[in-house]
Amino acid sequence: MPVSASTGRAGGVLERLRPGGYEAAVCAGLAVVVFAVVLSTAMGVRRWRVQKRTVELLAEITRACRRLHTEYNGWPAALQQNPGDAQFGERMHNRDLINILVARDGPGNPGHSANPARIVFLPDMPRFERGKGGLDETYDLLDPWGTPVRVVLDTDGDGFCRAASGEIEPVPDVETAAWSAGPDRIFGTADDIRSWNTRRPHR
Ligand SMILES: [Ca+2]
Repeated sequence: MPVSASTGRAGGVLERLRPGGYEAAVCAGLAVVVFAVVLSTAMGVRRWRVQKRTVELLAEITRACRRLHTEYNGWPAALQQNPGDAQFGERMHNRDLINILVARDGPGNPGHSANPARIVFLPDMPRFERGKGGLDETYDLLDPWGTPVRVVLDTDGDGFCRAASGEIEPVPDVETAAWSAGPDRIFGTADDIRSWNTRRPHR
């Protein structure tokens, strides 16, 4: 009796499921699972590293601002031209602050007027690299996803860093608050990364 085409295909499947073929299929399945786990772990580690780098970046800029404040026994007059607190990264480019912190003659620090002693408060800030952050060609400080970091200085000295935009709750007891839009590159969403402890109760 002739073997039909379908019987032939079934025979092929049975052939593949014979002991040797079955073991090979299990091995292939395990390899796929192991690969998926390794890939998932690697992506998780990378995501953790980028977020850790962002936290370090924000800490570097808040530390530099604190040193600027201490060195000049207050904020340079150039930062106190407007009522309220000085905010960078939204209406004003953060390069206006960065130029002061890196002692660069440029916007925010023309002729070194805001940092006349030309002290470098933010040394070793690298050029921007995706995944690491840094300064772009205009000296804007970008987070690892390429979005300008936002910074508020308590230039009115009321004990709170207040964003004129109202996009953050006033931050107490620090001279500087800095934050990143996080991986989604949108400010005000859950993945934002902040230099301050958001669990701390506000006064
Ligand atoms: Ca304030």
